[in-house]
Amino acid sequence: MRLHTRLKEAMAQGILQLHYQPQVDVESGAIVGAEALLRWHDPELGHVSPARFIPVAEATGLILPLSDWVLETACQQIAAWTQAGTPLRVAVNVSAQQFRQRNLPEQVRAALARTGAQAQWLDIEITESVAMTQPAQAREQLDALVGLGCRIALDDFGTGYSSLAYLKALPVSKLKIDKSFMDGIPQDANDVAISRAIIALAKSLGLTLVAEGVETDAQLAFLRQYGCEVYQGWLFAKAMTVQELTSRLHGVQ
Ligand code: G
Ligand code: G
Ligand code: MN
Ligand code: NA
Repeated sequence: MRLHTRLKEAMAQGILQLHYQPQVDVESGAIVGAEALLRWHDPELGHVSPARFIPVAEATGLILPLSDWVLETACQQIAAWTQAGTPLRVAVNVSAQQFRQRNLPEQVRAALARTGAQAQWLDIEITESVAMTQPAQAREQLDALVGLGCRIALDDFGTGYSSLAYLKALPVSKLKIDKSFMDGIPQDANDVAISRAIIALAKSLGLTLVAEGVETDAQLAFLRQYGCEVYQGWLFAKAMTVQELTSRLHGVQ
């Protein structure tokens, strides 16, 4: 397959990049973390979205070397920001197939050990549906990751079928309320009701809530009003290079 062949080459040529989208404290506006997001600007194909090439990587086995690279690069960056005196929490996405690999905790452990990154700065993001499909296996994997010192965030929250019982049983620290709900804030009464319910749920379970896809001041005002703690979205910034984010951390605009 053409995209597969080109992806393999692009990986070998070091063309793939990891960019970082800031996660921001709703009250203070301070950057409290960043989500690592793959970027591929190909000389032939132009910009290829990870939404397109991650499934190809999964279908062809490239996901293993690719996710190794993502973990290693993110951990290197955690170590670098720590050494520079501006430690930052970094969230890494783990795909469905990657999560089903039994050796994921070992992969994470090795990346932390090789780079000297401290696990407390690493968040692992898995989607709600991945966590809920096979809760027994998920539990084992998540326990092992938490045992290393990482935190777990449930991505795209509200779009899957979460059993609230499992939600309580799984060692999860964060919920990321899906962008589709933010899109309806403040005009859609259903999205308002659902978002308020998720914020209340997170609070009562003692989980940190991150709102995704925040694009407007009205959405931010809503989050402030109902007590959502952290947001991520184009209102603040898109995913950016390490250099750009580092400048922001040092207060240089
Ligand atoms: O940032 P963007 O809209 O291009 O991301 C599209 C999708 O690709 C999102 O679902 C995001 O979670 C996923 N994605 C981005 N980077 C990674 C990565 O490093 N690993 C995995 N598994 N998914 C990623
Ligand atoms: O699936 P996941 O939640 O990991 O992916 C997050 C995706 O959302 C990324 O592709 C990221 O680039 C995108 N994203 C983040 N903030 C915004 C935003 O404010 N608006 C839009 N349209 N997309 C966003
Ligand atoms: Mn994510
Ligand atoms: Na998401």
